[in-house]
Amino acid sequence: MLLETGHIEKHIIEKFRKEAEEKGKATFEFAWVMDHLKEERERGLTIDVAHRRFDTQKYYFTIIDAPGHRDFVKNMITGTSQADAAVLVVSVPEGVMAQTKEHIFLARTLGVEQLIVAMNKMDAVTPAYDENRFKEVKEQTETILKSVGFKVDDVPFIPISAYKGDNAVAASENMPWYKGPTLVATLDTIKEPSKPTDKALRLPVQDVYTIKGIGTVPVGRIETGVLKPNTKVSFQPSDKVGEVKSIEMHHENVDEAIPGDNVGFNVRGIERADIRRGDVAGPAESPPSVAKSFIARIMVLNHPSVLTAGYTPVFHCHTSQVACIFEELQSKLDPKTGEVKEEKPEFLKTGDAAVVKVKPTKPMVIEPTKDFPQLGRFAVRDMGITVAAGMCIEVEKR
Ligand SMILES: Nc1nc2c(ncn2[C@@H]2O[C@H](COP(=O)(O)OP(=O)(O)O)[C@@H](O)[C@H]2O)c(=O)[nH]1
Ligand SMILES: [Mg+2]
Repeated sequence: MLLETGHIEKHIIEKFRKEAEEKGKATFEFAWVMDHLKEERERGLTIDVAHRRFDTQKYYFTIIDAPGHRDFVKNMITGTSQADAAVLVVSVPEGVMAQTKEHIFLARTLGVEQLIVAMNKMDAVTPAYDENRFKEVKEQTETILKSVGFKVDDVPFIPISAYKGDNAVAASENMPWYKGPTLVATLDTIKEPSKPTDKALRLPVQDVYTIKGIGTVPVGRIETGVLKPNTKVSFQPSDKVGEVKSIEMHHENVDEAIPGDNVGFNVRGIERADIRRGDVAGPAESPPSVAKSFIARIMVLNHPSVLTAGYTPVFHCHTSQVACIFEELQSKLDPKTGEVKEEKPEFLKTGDAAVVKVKPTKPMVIEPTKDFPQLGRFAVRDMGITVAAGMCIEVEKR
């Protein structure tokens, strides 16, 4: 898509193609456009999240490329927590994989409402570009989508070959049975999310850099509010205040940035080591809430036995990852209606919904979802699996 829309030049892909081949990684020339890390290129997989500007006829998009591999789900969560819409890439020859289900679930939990499914590698099914195989994998995917509450009629499925270019930008001659829009045309059918500019600034930090001649530059996506130069921002839970000097979006200076914008901004008065991924920036006069404890509604997705008070898995919320204790199981709910089924249950198991009191083992920013939806949703992980997911109802501040 990037190549055919002129966002990347042909000679760059050609250069990557040669280098990849020399390194025994033939066919990874396109992946390298987003995979910059040495380890990513050597191993032939995406590890961390990467951003890139992408302009269509209608929109200015920021592509957030997130890893699919199960070892890097925590980075996938970071990327997905920043997304307004998602393109789920399913490999049609392989069919639905274990991670596909986890990714769909996480996308839903983290508040991604619009989903497009790119049914990829149609060139590599047998027979090539086979409609029946497409239908088979589409049905499997739809079953999962329904199970987590997506309305499947609203989810476009596009048969593509990213490698050969079928239905990415130009309609494919290899799949005359497909009458729908191409992937790039489908991206323009996405509805622009509302921009909560009237709320206080909340900007979860994804990374922090020191840039020569500029200074400290935190990077992240604005969830609510407006970021402007010459304003004081407070980073929590690090509890550091600095003054915004300049803002950059995809290497261009901007006068202000609004929800959905992925920015880097120079702050005076803060060293790189003062703040980190997981901090949230907000106005100095109404800083993000640091929780001593919080009340949450959760859904247990996948726990090998039972979950009891005292259990301490890792909570992934916006860009932060903090071990938290289930301090109190307050009530068990009917997952369909939300009605209380049992007060103070002794344990929870897979499939249960509940209201719980949670205590972070170190300071963490979380906000009630009614105030800041993107800062209140979380995934709970333990031993490499997503155990539960939920949203924050109330915060007891530090
Ligand atoms: N045959 C075929 N191979 C593809 C296609 N798209 C990606 N690949 C290959 O799949 C491998 C993994 O691609 P990559 O972009 O790293 O996938 P990711 O894990 O989703 O980031 C590479 O060897 C690609 O060349 C496709 O449409 N057809
Ligand atoms: Mg990748």
